[in-house]
Amino acid sequence: MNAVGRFEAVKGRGPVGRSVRRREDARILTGGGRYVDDLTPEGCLHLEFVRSVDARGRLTAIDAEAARACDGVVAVFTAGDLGALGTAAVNLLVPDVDVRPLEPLARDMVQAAGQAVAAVVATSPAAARDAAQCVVVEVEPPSGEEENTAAVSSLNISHGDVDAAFADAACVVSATVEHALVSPAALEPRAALADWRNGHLTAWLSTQTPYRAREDLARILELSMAQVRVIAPDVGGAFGGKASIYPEDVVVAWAARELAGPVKWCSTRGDDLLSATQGRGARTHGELALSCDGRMLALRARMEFPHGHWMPYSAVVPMRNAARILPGPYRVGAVDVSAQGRMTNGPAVGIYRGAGRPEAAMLMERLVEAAARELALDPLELRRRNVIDTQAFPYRTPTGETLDSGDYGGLIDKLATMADYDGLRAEVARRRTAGAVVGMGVGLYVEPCGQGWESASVTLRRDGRIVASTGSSVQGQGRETAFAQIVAETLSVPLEQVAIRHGDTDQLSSGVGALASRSTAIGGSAILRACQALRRQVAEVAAGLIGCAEEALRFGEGAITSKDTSVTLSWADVARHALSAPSGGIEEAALTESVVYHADGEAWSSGICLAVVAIDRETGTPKIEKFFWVDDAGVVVNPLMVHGQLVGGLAQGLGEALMERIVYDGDGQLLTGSFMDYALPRAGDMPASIEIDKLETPARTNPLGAKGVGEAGCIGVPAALYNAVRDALAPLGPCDLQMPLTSEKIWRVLQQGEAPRPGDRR
Ligand code: SMO
Repeated sequence: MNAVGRFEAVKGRGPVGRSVRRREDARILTGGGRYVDDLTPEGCLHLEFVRSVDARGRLTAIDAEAARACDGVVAVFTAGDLGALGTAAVNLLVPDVDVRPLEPLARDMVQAAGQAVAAVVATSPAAARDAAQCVVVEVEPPSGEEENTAAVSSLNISHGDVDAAFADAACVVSATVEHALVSPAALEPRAALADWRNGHLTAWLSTQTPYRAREDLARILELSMAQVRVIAPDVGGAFGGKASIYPEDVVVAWAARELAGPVKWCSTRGDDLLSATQGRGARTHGELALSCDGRMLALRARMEFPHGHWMPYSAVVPMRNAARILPGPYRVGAVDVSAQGRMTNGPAVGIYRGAGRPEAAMLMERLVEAAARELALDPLELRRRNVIDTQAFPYRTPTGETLDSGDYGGLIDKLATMADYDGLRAEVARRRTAGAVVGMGVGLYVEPCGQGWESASVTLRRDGRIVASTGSSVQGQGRETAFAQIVAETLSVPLEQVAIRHGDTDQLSSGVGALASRSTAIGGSAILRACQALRRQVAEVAAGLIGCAEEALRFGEGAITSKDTSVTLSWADVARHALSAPSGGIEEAALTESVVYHADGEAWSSGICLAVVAIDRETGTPKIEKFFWVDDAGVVVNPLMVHGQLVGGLAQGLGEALMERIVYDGDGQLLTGSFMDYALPRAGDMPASIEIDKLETPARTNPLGAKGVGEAGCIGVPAALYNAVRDALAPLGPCDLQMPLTSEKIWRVLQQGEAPRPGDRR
């Protein structure tokens, strides 16, 4: 242990902390990836869903006769065929939830356009698709205007005397934020393949959470856990959209059991936009009370979250995160936060990269910039006066969270230096005077990286190779490389000696998965612990073999040496010796260690973004001229991959801020059903210049000292971009501007506000 608590300074002379190139890339980038759609066992049948055209109403009839008569059709299933099933789990993280779990196929009511109402199984994907077109579904429209908007979840947190603080305040500012619904839009749409053999179900799912999927499938299909195996082969991105079991997964697994053979379903982009989980969609309102010298006194926040028509596992996570993360990195004495979730006639809303963190940051950062305008204080200076002191960690927040460590003042200082903040401000002011519509905005954020536990095992094989298995999983984010770095560092072996296994529930007895920025901090710490235990076992065997004290051993360069006798053992020597011992390992596994690691608490990353945005006066088009960013993800295992996570997150955060929005018409029909209508960012939308630097404040809650980084871009970037655009338009006075900040919306503000022209004095 050292001064920073439980952080054990594993970062030594080995690969941890080095920009090792991703070992999975050669395979994935040259077509060697194996995704669910690449797997077609012999005799595999193909399943296609019949989806409701209507957004709501009573399901009165399903006529499948014509479909059953189509070439190649094996079966058509409706809810009546499925019979009684168990329910999927919903994580009850807030006290008040009226659970609305998934229905594999619609029973009596249709609640959203795109809801699956029947499943067609055929001998080819084309036959299944053609036959699905022949199923006639009758839906009786709802009698009145009634919509399913029941309030089904809520959370209230309050601390201190908020009313008194507001009464005493010299300055009160408010902000209302509307987050558009957005699509996780992973490169690979959802996919499921299931097989039933000898009373056992094997499901290959494009999922972030294979162990959770195993539990859900067992519960829903009323099987024992031992009867279910879930495999996540290569997963082409997820972003929260593959963190829960889907109705479609259940139907595929049920059909495999019913038909006693392999059944596969692969979604399309259009079907994912229509029926995969969506993200964001919250409406938040905040009020911040400050003293005349800009000290934050109290915060009020009211937040509303849409749930869609069913609840995935993490349905209440965005609400809970947004509420508990407020007031973010700032010292605020009194808070009153309340959040409510409602059912809506659309697809389920789930977690999406950031999951409530972006909502908290956006509200807080908009309030901070509004306060800076009101108090005529520099926005960076206002933040500096209010951030939690570095000496105050671990810091208990008014919402009851414990921030483990951080250096928020350090982030601000580093950003100010790297961006030449004062020079930049002066330049922006000069350009404004000359008639340019240009502004700068900041987003300061925190990123809690998940709680709880993860599993790992590590094995020394007969040939001296080290194989580590993780309960955390892989969705394309380079875990095979990062985890191998941790193993190689801990055991002092070359990277090439290490293999990483993941994504198969037969490898470990339990696990969690890849979500909530937790893979390195929690999954990596599990691997570290397993390796430390294995190293102790290896030392014992090696010391016995050499006949020296364990303290006399030196690990390094793929060998174990005794300082006293200068005898050198290879790892294979140790493995063979362990296997020959009476208590030795089984088969090829000479020595093995399994752990379930429980984190001591959350690790809170942090960071700050600064954007300079110029707006084309004629078209309203925003152009990100410069982007500066300092992120603090604690101890970094692989700087190259962290950089990649930040830049990728920037693209995704930029999409939400400037262009992405799911749109329905008044009848609940999806208008953004393809990438022609749903605007994902493209390479040309990225800022011309991105400068990224970092702080490394070790986490105090895990032995790696690592914090999360996967969601940072979605948290800090939209706030900085919004504030920059708002700053550019500030000379026009107040305006109600909501994301996405499309050129049309900005153009309308420019028209109404009569933007200052060269020579205007404002
Ligand atoms: S939104 Mo994430 O994959 O927890």
